[in-house]
Amino acid sequence: MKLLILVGLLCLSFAQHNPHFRHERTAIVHLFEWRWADIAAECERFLGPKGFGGVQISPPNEHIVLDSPWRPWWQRYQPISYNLCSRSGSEDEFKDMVTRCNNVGVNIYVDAVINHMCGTSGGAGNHSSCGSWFNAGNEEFPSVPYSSLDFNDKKCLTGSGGIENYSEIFQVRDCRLVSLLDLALEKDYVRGKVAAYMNMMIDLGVAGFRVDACKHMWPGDLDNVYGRLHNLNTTWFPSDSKPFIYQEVIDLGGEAISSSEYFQLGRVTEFKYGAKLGNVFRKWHGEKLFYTRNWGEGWDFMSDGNAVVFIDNHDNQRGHGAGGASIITFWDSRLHKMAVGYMLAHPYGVARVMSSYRWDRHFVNGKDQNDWMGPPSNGNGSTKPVPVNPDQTCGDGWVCEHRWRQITNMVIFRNVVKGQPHSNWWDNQSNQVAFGRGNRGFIVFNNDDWDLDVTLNTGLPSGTYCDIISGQKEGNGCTGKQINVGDGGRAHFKISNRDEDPFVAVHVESKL
Ligand code: QV4
Ligand code: CA
Repeated sequence: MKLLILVGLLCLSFAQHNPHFRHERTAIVHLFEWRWADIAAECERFLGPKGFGGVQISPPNEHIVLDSPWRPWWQRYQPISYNLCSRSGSEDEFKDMVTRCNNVGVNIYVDAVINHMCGTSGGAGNHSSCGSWFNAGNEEFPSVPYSSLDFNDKKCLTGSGGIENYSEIFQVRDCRLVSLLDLALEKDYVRGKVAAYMNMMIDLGVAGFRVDACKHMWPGDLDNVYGRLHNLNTTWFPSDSKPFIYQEVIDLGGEAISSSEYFQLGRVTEFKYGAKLGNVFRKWHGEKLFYTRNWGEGWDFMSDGNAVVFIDNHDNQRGHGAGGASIITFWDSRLHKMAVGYMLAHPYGVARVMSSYRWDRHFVNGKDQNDWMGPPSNGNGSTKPVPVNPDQTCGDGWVCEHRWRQITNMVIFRNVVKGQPHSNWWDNQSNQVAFGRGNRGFIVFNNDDWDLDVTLNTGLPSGTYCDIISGQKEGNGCTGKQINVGDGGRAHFKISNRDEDPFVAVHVESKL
């Protein structure tokens, strides 16, 4: 009996760790600032066919609209109401996206901003994405409705009313994060409003949530909110499926609040992952790729079952949040492909790929003055659609890392090797390494300044395989390099350090 109760409790608390991917898929792409109409189209024309498991979307709630700076991306992290009406589109467009993505097996994960509303200096009026009236100074948000009774003001004991010291946990959770009006999540009323917002989207078919700014909310309050959530919509998901929850907690070590406080509630973003792998691929601080032999928990990361991993995110690709200069973004495309390839080949964590837009970077003393710039937009501030070029790349400033052949093919690799162990490790005691995933896939990296030329045990069945980095399998041939695996699973690899992409990957479905 005791055992049964224990098993029951474990199942309950770990239910929210499951992304509910369909068709054995394994990866999430963050389509940062995309319009719902474009996401719906992308699910059908690309993400479904290529085997992406889900999309993280930008916050869908009604948000403030700012003139100075002009329509920054971060205005969407300043909620005005829970109407599904944002820069990305209307409620009808949201519903259409969820339905169409679900119909091709691609999950939608919502970025839920529930710690706060807009900033104190948000003013009064209806400069919001759907024209809802609000008054930031009086803490009035009638479209929810929230009033000054629903905020944490009195609970916060700092002079400024804002977070002044991150080593004081009461401040971090009860005071204002960069002046954002802090919701009193201890109140039943506030919990109810937040849960209703999330439930409305669960009922429409979303599969889960990236919960924003969790460090700034008490785990007990979150537990209460999550406990109110409906099961997923059975049109697309098995009955009794709990929403997937992954919580944004930045914990690079050495802070008063640690990610482990949130593990029993859902998964947590592992920020060490991209920061450390960035150092490794950049070869900073004496790091070498062969040190990643025990990558994952061996590097003091959270346990595998709790982690969501990524190379960069919408904050740290532009100097917000945490991770620092080591973060590798699309601006360093060659390194980015390698680092994302490494992440997707490695079994640790639920992986998320970033998909960005370009902006005019302008550094002054190492700080980008344009880190606020919103997505490619028209003169009236509306977001531009994502056009697809004949070569499958995106136009109009949309980077679409997820469409880069090397990255798309590694998403497929991750699906093909799903459940297989990390195996057949090899290294040259420097920056050349290789590893397999059981007998399903194998990857080799050369991040040294000299050639790699070596015969390795791949664990793969014998045959001729197409490298999915320099090209891929098409019909009966390879468009890039070909790898011959002999009887004992041995294969010869040659990777010049001057190759366009100095890594090679093969899997059983790239076999001729
Ligand atoms: C500024 C000053 C304040 C001042 C205030 C006066 O910084 O000290 O009191 O003016 O009015 C924007 C501006 C910021 C401004 C604030 C309020 O950048 O300068 O305050 O608005 O007007 C995003 C951006 C923030 C942005 C915020 C709201 O990154 O710059 O603030 O949206 O628009 C910590 C947290 C972590 C967080 C990370 C960035 O622990 O949770 O910082 N990450 C998440 C999101 C992130 C988002 C938020 C949290 C807030 O990933 O994108 O912040 O929702 O590490
Ligand atoms: Ca708070």
